[in-house]
Amino acid sequence: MRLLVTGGAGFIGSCFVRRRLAATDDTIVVVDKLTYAGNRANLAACENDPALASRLEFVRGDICDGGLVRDLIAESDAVVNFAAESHVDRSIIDAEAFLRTGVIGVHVLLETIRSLADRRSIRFVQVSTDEVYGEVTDGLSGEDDPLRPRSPYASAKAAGELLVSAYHVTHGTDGVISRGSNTYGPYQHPEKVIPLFVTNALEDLPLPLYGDGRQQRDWLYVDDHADAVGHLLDHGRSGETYNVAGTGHLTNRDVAAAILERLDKPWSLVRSVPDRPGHDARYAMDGSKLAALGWQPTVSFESGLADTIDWFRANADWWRDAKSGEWADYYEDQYGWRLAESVEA
Ligand code: NAD
Ligand code: TDX
Repeated sequence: MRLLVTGGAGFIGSCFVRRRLAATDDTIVVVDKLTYAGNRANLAACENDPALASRLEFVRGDICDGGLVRDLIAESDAVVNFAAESHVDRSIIDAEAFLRTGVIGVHVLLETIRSLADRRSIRFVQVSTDEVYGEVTDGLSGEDDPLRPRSPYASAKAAGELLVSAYHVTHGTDGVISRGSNTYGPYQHPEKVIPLFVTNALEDLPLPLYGDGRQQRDWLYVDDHADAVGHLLDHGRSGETYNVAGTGHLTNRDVAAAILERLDKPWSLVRSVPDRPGHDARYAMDGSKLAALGWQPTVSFESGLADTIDWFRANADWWRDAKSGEWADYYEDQYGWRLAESVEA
């Protein structure tokens, strides 16, 4: 297959590209805007390997750019859309880019596929998130549950999904939606909680735990997430949505404790800071629909976290680079006043 992978220089997209090139004969074109979160170095392992590099092309560009997107999709058998603004806290500070990429960008991709439909069918995989369900106080979210997004990020993701479903129903577009759980692993931007806590602990900086830290997430290792998206690309039923559940339901306190234990750092680094507004207390999904389609996650939280911590320890240049440039301003906005008001956790 010839794949167009949008957002393929980000955390999960680059993992998908690395694993897909190694496991198949597919050719991949990555289109990525290289926002603060995108990093060409995430693809270096492929670009520096001649056997893989011959099947990979990188294009810097925006999925909202209809002309560019049309040229790229015209040459593709399928589009896998990872491109998004992905950090909830940034969507609370300023949501505009989330809507531009998450709604208009998805529309540009779908409209382009529709306009090419008389030539051939092009599959579209929309990489979405458990956050579209909103907070789940108990039980597990099933694919038919109502969407109740509660952050601007989650609302933009829900809108993107709804467009994919609408194009499937109205125009017959071949679309599949994945709803992935909280993902962690190598190459994740240090704005997200696990790499933030790991890299701050490595530098003996405070770990800012929102509120009481009793919120829960179901953690999914990035290789598993990337493989699930590949499975849906190959086997997902058109018009369907699939949860991609993780392997570890943990509170944020437990996550912080596990990180500190492996790094042999004291709990006193953890500071309870004023909470994220609208903070979803819990996400948890039922992954049985995807299991029935033949895929389940394989990496336990213990082994995934160990590999992730080891990777960050060994790749300080990578995360120091991510914590440069606009990072200082972002960190000050997000955490300056919170840390000033922080208390013992
Ligand atoms: P990321 O922020 O690491 O990567 C996003 C990538 O998209 C970056 O490389 C960025 O440069 C690129 N991008 C942003 N706007 C673009 C645009 N307009 N045109 C082209 N490229 C653009 O995010 P991630 O964590 O890898 O998430 C990838 C996808 O998976 C997102 O759609 C996200 O909503 C979804 N998701 C993430 C998680 C998670 O826990 N990280 C969980 C479930 C779903
Ligand atoms: O400094 C922090 N302190 C803290 O306590 C940060 C950044 C987070 N947290 C908490 C908030 C959440 O309960 O940790 C938990 C995880 O936070 P994030 O890493 O920001 O992830 P989350 O908001 O759960 O969203 C993630 O999973 C779903 C991804 O960022 C999304 O892209 C994905 O869709």
